[in-house]
Amino acid sequence: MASFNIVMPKLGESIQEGTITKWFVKEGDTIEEDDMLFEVATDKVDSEIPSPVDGVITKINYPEDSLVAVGEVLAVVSLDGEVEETEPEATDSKDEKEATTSDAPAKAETTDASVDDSRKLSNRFYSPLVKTIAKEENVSLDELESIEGSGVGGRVQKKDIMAYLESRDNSAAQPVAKTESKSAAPVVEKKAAPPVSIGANDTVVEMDRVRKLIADHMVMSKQVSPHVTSVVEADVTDLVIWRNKNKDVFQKKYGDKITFMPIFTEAVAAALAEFPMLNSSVSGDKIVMKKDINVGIAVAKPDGNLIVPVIKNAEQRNLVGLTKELNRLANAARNNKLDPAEIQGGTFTITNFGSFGNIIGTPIINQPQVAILATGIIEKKPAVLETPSGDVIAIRHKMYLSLSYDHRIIDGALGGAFLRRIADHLEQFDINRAI
Ligand code: CO6
Repeated sequence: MASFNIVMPKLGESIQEGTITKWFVKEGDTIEEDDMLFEVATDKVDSEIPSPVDGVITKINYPEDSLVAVGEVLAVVSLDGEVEETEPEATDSKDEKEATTSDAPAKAETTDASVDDSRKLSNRFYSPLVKTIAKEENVSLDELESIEGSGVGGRVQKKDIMAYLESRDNSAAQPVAKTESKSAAPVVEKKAAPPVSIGANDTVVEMDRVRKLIADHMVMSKQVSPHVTSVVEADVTDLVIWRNKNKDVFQKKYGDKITFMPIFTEAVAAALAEFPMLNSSVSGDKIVMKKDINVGIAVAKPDGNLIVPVIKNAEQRNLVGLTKELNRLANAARNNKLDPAEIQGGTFTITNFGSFGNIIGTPIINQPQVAILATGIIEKKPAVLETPSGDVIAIRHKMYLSLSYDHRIIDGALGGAFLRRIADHLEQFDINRAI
């Protein structure tokens, strides 16, 4: 029987394992190339994986919710339709082709069973390296759970557990006068939430994995950086008139719909180039000024979760390029088709709650960035205009822009000036701009 092994794909440079969250096929199913096989979740992104071949599924080696190392054989497809008993480990047949062989690392090492068991109780994933360190250093599950992770979604990285060990050793050595190691990252203590009483008529809903990651990330962000929010109002009448006049022609010419988001993004990218401190990150007591201007866009997914794909080098793209990239990323996000690389490397984020009618908000910073812009709904309003022949009241299109920023490094004067500059760019949009 000619067979093909479906292996756990490598979904990103640093990703070593993924959880199969859903199988779309079962043993015995006939499949065609590009049919969706399964959904895989990592701590960075969820993806649906299509079949690279036609055939019949003869074996599924892992049930849903299994955490599997990259390169492991997840399923076997018979290419000639013959169904045979297949040994799960028999992966070296000459006829077998694997989608990822060269970059597939060895199976994740066996680790402390108690740490592995924690996956069922905890919303966090621990890399094999972190688990090995935890095992060697006798870090209990409870301790591991208490460590604040600095990775994406609050994931505990090697440096986090090392910092924890250092501070644990320090406090053990000096129980009274606790000193902080200079190199240790601050370990932020998680506050215990108050107990919740559950009544007979209440419904308890389990958070899904992504929701838990978002929740952790939000708590971490609020703990790591003191947020403040400034708000400005912008008169965006010219850009609204321009878009209304040009949106059909734009769509015909470029095959993409233009909304206000690409225009907001263009204004943000230009302002970031003028205010580089807003395009930075804080690392200990250092400020890392980012060279690239990579603007993340918060996208609401149909399942109610939020994901932030990134428009890379936004300041180098024109309005057509920004529109195409935004639409591509937003569609991929809504359909779970984002690559991990597409949600990494953001240096600033925009969240547009204007699409659901909100006017002002205080968004939470997407760590390790230092600021996030929220764009409110554009609405017609009566406004006083100064003209050479005196003041008049006119109907104008207006919106609020809210900027949350990290007060550790950005004071009100800087944050406010940056925010005003974004508003200026939007207000000065050229109503005669060619498309
Ligand atoms: N004003 C007026 N009209 C708007 C606005 C604003 N701000 N934003 C969108 N729209 C219009 C837009 O132009 C479309 O109209 P037509 O072109 O005339 O059809 C329509 O609303 C739908 O736009 P759509 O949302 O489909 O596309 P857009 O490019 O504007 O946005 C997106 C893309 C991916 C940002 C958006 O689809 C999305 O997912 N938004 C939700 C983001 C979100 O949930 N953020 C979290 C908010 S919670 O931050 C938060 C502070 C706390 C509370």
